[in-house]
Amino acid sequence: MPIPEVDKIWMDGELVDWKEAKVHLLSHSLHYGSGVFEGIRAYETPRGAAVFRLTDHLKRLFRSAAIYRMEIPYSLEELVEATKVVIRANGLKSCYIRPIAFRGYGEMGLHPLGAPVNVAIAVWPWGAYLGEEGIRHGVRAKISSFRRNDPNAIPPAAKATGQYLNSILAKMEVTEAGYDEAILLNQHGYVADGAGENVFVVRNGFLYTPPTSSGALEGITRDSVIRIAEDFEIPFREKDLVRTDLYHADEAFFTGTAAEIVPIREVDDRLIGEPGPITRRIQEKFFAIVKGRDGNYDHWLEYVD
Ligand code: PPE
Repeated sequence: MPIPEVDKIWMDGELVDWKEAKVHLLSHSLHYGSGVFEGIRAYETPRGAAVFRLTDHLKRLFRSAAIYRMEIPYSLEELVEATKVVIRANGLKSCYIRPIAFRGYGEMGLHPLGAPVNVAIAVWPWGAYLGEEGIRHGVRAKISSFRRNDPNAIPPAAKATGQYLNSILAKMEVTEAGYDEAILLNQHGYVADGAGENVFVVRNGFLYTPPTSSGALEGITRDSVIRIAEDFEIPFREKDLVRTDLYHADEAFFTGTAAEIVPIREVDDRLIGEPGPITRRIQEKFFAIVKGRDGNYDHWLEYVD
């Protein structure tokens, strides 16, 4: 997807011009994938731009960094503030936010602890990741032949740049075959997650999603959906799912910051159908919350001004 250019990017404590936001060719992370990142969204609300669960996302950034023993040279509070600064500097009402901490220029080789850690936060307007049609009528998913990274190889609990090679292989495979999104199974054959989303299914009125031990990312949208389901008193359970649990689902959907909540219409050419009532209800609630139209969840919104 092309990136719509804006004015400024926050880099190591300063606002720099979009075109000047560069790194050295010998940056450690370019060679070894040794970076960690987040994907966050800000939405337009009646009280101005609000970032959805900003602090929770940045806490996950610090957890990802800890897995790779990367010391981020800023505090959580400083990065919360920097995110608001860069949104204000670009005058955006709604946007996608991409914080990244990466091992920069200074050392090569596989022992990375001597390389400096750089931090940047970029923002840009980003529309529906899997398309507006997808949000309304659902997408066609396919299970990739590539398995999710094993927790004892490249931990999927981190959001590290290098591990996304795994999602890229899966995504390319299924989109080139004509599908919209990939679902990855783990090394044991259980559903982990989508290329860039968590997966939920509904069967006989129950809502299920794989546990994080399956290799599913601890998604912030996933957590939001679980809490919305609780408030709606929709019975919910984390459960290991096999591929036929997807085929037999009454409803299924993806959740993610970029994707938001996207119904799954088909899996491996088995029809699930148009978005069902539970998917619709959760989807409507989610969009009302992020757009500041539901006072009960105001604590999830962190206002830019
Ligand atoms: N699983 C994976 C593998 C994943 O990458 C994401 C987010 C999720 C689940 C959902 O997590 P959350 O956003 O906290 O609900 N994927 C991010 C990157 C997408 C990209 O193309 O880049 C995102 O949605 O921002």
